[in-house]
Parts: sequence; C-alpha cells; structure tokens
Amino acid sequence: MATVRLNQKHRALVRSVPASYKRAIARFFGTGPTDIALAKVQHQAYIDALRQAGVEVHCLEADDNHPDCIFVEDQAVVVDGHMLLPTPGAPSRVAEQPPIADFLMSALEGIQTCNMGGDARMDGGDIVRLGDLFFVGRSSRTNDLGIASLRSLLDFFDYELRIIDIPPQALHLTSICSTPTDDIILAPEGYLDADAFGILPVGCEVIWMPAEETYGCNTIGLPNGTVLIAEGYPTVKATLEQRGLTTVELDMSEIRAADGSLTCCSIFY
Ligand code: CIR
Repeated sequence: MATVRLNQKHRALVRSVPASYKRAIARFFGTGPTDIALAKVQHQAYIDALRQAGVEVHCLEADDNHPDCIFVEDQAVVVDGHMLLPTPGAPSRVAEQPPIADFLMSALEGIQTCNMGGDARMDGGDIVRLGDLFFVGRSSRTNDLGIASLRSLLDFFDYELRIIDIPPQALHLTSICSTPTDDIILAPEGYLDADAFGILPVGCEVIWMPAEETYGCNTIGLPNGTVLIAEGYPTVKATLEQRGLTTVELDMSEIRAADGSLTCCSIFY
C-alpha cells in the first residue's frame, strides 16, 4: 500500500492466492497466471520477507469467486487513521472488498471510514504517497469523481494531491512508480513527462530508471531500511543499494502474470 509513511509500515494485510487465480485479469504486462502452486510459493515468500523485516502480517482467506482477490491494495485506502473504501474500477472486483473492510475496521478500532458513491471509481493502486504529498493516477480504473473523493479525505489532513494521467499502456500509478523511502520516487523513463510529479519538497527526488526496468520500479520500502524489490532489475537494485538501503529480491513471475506488482499484494495499516 502506497498511502502510509515509512514509519507507519508495521502491520500489513494480505490475502491468499485463490484456486481461481488463473482467471485473474491480465491486460497489461501480464499474460495470465499459469501455475497456481508457484504463485502460492511466491506469495508465501512475499509474506516471509515482510515478516523477516519486522512487519506483522495478517493473511485473509482467499475468495475463490474472485480470481484477483490477492491484490488487496486496490480495495482500501488507509491514511493516518482514516479509511476510504473506493469503488474499484473493475466491476468483477467490487465484491472483494467487504472482508477486507471488516478486518481493517476491527483491527483499527474507531477508524473513520468513508465510502465512494455514485459513479466515482478508484483502485488503491493509483495512489502513491511521498511524505505529506500524494499523487493519484487518472487511469482506466480511477476517474475524476474517485479523485474528488480522495481529495476530500486528504483536504481533511491538509495534504496536497497531484493528478498524474496514466498512459494507456499502464494499469495503475503503482505499476510505474513507487516511493521506497519518504523522499525518493522511483519511476521508469518513457511513461511520464519529466515534470509529471511537479516540484518536489526540498530533499526529495525522482530517480528515473531505464524503461526496461519499469516493473522493477514498484518496490516496498520498510522502516528497517529494507526494500523489497522484484527479482531481475539490476539498475533498481544498485540504485537503492547506493543509497544505503538493503534490497531483498522476490520472484514475482506469477504475480506479474496477472498484472500485479509488489505493492498490490498488501495494505499497510
Ligand atoms: C487487476 O487487473 O485488477 C489485477 N489483475 C491486477 C491488480 C494489480 N493491482 C495493483 O496494481 N494495485
């Protein structure tokens, strides 16, 4: 989940791989999952890596009626003790949300929750946070009404929200960038204009990666200085290590096959 600060990443919610996972949506970089056993092994390795880095992980049962249910990031937006429950942009994914919302509401007793209404649509995967600054992708899943709903929540905190138009060849904002720390945005060349993120706060920077490492730009930075990265992206790995971060590489092939990246598989709360 890309909506919490680094020092808020102590607990994560994930969801098991369903038996129906081969039917997950794959329209972007994925060609469709083919090996559920391998997907389960990779998903467990992801959970293990989070735990190894000190994160308490809660795993919800899979929902076999929803092949995309492992991608929990899209279903809830948790910001500083408040939660926005978006209406997901893919109709087949709408009913994934109730158990996730129920879990978070009971884990975060007293959390302020709001829903989206009308035609507003948003996937949590379109949101990226850099300290007090938020970015939202206007994408095939997230529309202007959804963005307005997110803006109301962020206005409450006085956090700035900047809109980034997602090119048609990408699914979400998190498909093409991430914030491994609270002052770095990692993004690939060739998808966004050089000034897409605007002028950043002092001390923050966008680090541009080669286009062939686009998938590698989705990372999960953790409070102990570890960054989970996908296996096979040497520039991403070297760039983070040069900045004193410790990388842990994960084989994401069966997650990627369903257009999923590292951040998609968890919600920090
Ligand atoms: C979908 O198309 O909705 C899923 N197959 C992939 C969702 C990936 N989620 C994300 O990037 N946050």
